[in-house]
Amino acid sequence: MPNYTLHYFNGRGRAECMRMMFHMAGVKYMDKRYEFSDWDRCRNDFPCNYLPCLEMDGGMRMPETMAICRYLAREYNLNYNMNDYGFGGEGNCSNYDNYMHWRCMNTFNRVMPFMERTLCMRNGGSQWFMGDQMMWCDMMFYCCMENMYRDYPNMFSSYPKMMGLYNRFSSHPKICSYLKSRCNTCW
Ligand SMILES: N[C@@H](CCC(=O)N[C@@H](CS)C(=O)NCC(=O)O)C(=O)O
Repeated sequence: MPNYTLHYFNGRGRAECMRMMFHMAGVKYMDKRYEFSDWDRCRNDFPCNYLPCLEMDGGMRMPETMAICRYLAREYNLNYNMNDYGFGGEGNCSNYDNYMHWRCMNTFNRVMPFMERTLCMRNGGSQWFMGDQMMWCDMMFYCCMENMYRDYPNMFSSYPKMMGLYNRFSSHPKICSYLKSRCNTCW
């Protein structure tokens, strides 16, 4: 099994979903965090000059949030079967990534009805996006919503199934232990 170092800033941001995947899989990794004050000095060490970046033994470095997430999800069986579910699952994850970019209520209200309907397509929306197993799209959903939910606790009031998913995720035993033990940062 390779050793991994995950390079990111000292925040949850784009890396938190990856950290959750490592935790769910029970895989130890180096969580290397940079302060913004160090960044000018380090930027040129990374492909594309941004973070996150996943490094493997031997120094190979992979950039791009979604590429890293897909890779880890495949490695740790947190991916849906592409033949059966790829369409819906990838759509969910990409929408979350758009959400990370725009982060505004317009986007939220445009995307959420679709998310609520998609969740309801399996098991009446009472479990996970892809059915009875938690996958990385559920993790991505939670990570993208965390800050917003802290600032706007009523934001899910029109989306009861999404509210249920958010709570179900945070009370999952492994996630619950991760949330309690993780490094607390404001973003
Ligand atoms: N397309 C990249 C964008 C990565 C990105 O914008 N990273 C930000 C932090 S969230 C960054 O490294 N900013 C520092 C810089 O651009 O100098 C991805 O999805 O990973």
